[in-house]
Amino acid sequence: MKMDEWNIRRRRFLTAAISASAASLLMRTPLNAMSRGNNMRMRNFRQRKFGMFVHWGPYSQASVEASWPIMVKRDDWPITVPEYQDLATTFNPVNFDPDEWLDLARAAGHKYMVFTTKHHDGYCMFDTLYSDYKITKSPYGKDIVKMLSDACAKRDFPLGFYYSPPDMNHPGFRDMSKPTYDSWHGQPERAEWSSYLDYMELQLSELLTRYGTVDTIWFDGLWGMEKYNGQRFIDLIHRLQPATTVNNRIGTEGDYGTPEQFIPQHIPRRGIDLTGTDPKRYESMSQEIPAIEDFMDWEVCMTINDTWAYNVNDHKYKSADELIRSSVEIFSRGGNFLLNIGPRPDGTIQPEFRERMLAMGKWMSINGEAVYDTLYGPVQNQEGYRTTARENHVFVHVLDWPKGKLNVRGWGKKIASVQLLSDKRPLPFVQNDDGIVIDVAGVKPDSAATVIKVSTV
Ligand code: H79
Repeated sequence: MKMDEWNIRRRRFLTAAISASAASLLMRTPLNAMSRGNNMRMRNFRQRKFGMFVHWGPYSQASVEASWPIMVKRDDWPITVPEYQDLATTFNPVNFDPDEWLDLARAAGHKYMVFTTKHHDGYCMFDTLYSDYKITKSPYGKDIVKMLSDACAKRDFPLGFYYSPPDMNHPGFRDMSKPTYDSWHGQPERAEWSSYLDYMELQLSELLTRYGTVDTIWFDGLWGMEKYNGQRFIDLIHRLQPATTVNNRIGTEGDYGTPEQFIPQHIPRRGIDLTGTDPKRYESMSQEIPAIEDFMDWEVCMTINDTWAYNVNDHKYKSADELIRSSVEIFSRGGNFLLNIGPRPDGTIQPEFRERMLAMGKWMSINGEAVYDTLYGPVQNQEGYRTTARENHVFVHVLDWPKGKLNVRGWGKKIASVQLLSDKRPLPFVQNDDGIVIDVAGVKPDSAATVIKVSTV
């Protein structure tokens, strides 16, 4: 799209849509819901715990990673840049059924979904006015974000939008006459840069005014994020939908941290810049358990195999037990778990993902009380078990099942009862100065994690 045409559309949209919908949304939302901390939007975030991340676009046709093959030069990418760009002309997911995705999400125990509306390649999975590189210009022709958001709305299933600030396809982001390899970080020094930020504003406005309630905006700013003037977009989002959460990948602290493909070893505190893919940055985190006011909410995103996009050649699947144990690690430190799938090019979800999700769902259906709406437990950094907590209950997730007796460190409260969560059977226990000794003889442990509910008086 040419700059002039784009500017005309921009003006048209700004004067009409935004002010109307912003006004109506503001009237429905009390202002105190906008402050951070123990507010409504973080309450929802903390309750849901387990979400489904979906990376989907034309790239799913080629079994290549989303966007990266056009960004960084690597000899082993199985696709050239023109071939990648051409995938937009053949994308036709005729078997896409959002209700099937949601049935699976529910069976897996997911309580929210985050969907890629635009990845770094710039391809829009929604019918944006401001680009032609979009789903409604594909052979499929239908607005996938609309279909998904309608289906979610019908079930009251929270839907959030992944939206990439890096955009290889916008002339304001980078000089498009040159290869992407040198400019994929963007070129904020060019005069055109401000037109890119305007483009972001327009598209975020579309996403926040046309698709119902947006649970979160999941930015993925990569490196050098100050160039996006993140606060401008935080303000925009809060103006349009005050209850929407925003992650920390637009150069601002945001509502929650975003470790990617790794699990921090300790509970994060506010002020820590918890993001990216490098666990080494967080090796010296404090082991102390923070007071709730100092706690920083966080969410791990993780793939089931090694790629975000659908890839028929990637067989490095984590087992269901491994995924469950990872989720226990995360929940025990107060985090959420956003587990990714890459749907196939026809819109269906491959059996290897389905099986693992269903196994996780089975575990969640037995142990959900120890997961949803919990926070980090009072006993941390112990061998063999993890804890989560809610009210006067502490849930002990046992990873290494002991012979006969389980020793759990105390936390200064008198214990009233101990039971096996799966069948509610009371377990004999003795409380002493060191903690609690629980008799688990005769209990058949779960292969991933067995949960014991400990209630205090
Ligand atoms: O959308 C998913 C990824 O595409 C994106 N975030 C998740 C949610 C992402 N952000 N950062 N990274 C991925 C890690 C980047 C790793 C890189 Fe590379 C190492 C980029 C360049 C070298 C991996 C290997 C990608 C290209 C080569």
